[in-house]
Amino acid sequence: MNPMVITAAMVGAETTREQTPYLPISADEIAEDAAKCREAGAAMVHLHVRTPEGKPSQDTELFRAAIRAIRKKCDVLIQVSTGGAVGMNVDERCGALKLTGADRPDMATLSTGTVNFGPDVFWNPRPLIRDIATRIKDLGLKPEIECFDVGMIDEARALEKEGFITLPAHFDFVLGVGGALAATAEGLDFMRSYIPAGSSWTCAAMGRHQLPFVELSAERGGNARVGMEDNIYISKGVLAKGNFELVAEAAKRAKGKGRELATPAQARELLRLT
Ligand code: KMH
Ligand code: ZN
Repeated sequence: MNPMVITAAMVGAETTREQTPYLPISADEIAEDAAKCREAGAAMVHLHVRTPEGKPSQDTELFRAAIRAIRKKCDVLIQVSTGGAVGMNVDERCGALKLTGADRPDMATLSTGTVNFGPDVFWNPRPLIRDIATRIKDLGLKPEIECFDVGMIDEARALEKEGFITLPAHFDFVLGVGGALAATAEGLDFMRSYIPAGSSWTCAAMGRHQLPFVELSAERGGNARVGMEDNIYISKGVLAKGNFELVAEAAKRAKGKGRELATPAQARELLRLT
């Protein structure tokens, strides 16, 4: 099996400081935790940013500051969010895709369908998906295709036919969001059987499913995403003291299943970012 790519989803748009005091918010806090995540075995971070007050933001300059701070401290790959928070318009969501030159991210997410998101709706109408896919392509990046449900894999096939993305691609199965596909082994097995031939995949399972799904993904030859965007607990009722604790636990579980961990350079190859 290939080495496993661990992605740390460090900040997100929904987790709050009221829920956990360990959520990194400033560029320096994000960078410090990212460097510890890298040491613990992460090859990539999935990045959202916040205003100084902790409000979710996709502001270009906040992304620039976070990316520079991270790169000053370590070589972890940086995948920026184009999902942002529910209710943001497409220009807001694509703030990080304005970063060029040395500040350019390594990868960007592309959600390929509208989905219920707890009590809210994460809107991804088909024209908006194509708009974001075009911006990602124009920046010379590859998308991580975020699939919250099965039809989003079919939409990736449609995007390829229309020339917006290339296949094979890298997929992220986001399992366990309220109103979308649940975090079950059956769901994971269908998703991985259904992606286009030669594609790679990561699984991001929500809440208490996060760490057990690292093991399911490890056994199946896939990759794993952990972090406080999706789960704040290291064990039942015990808050993770940083994303690095979740990465360290994921690394331990992956190694327990016989998997080695990918370096950023290996992840670049495995996810076809080069
Ligand atoms: N915060 C969610 C509404 C992404 O980062 O691309 C969307 C999200 C997906 O987190
Ligand atoms: Zn995200």
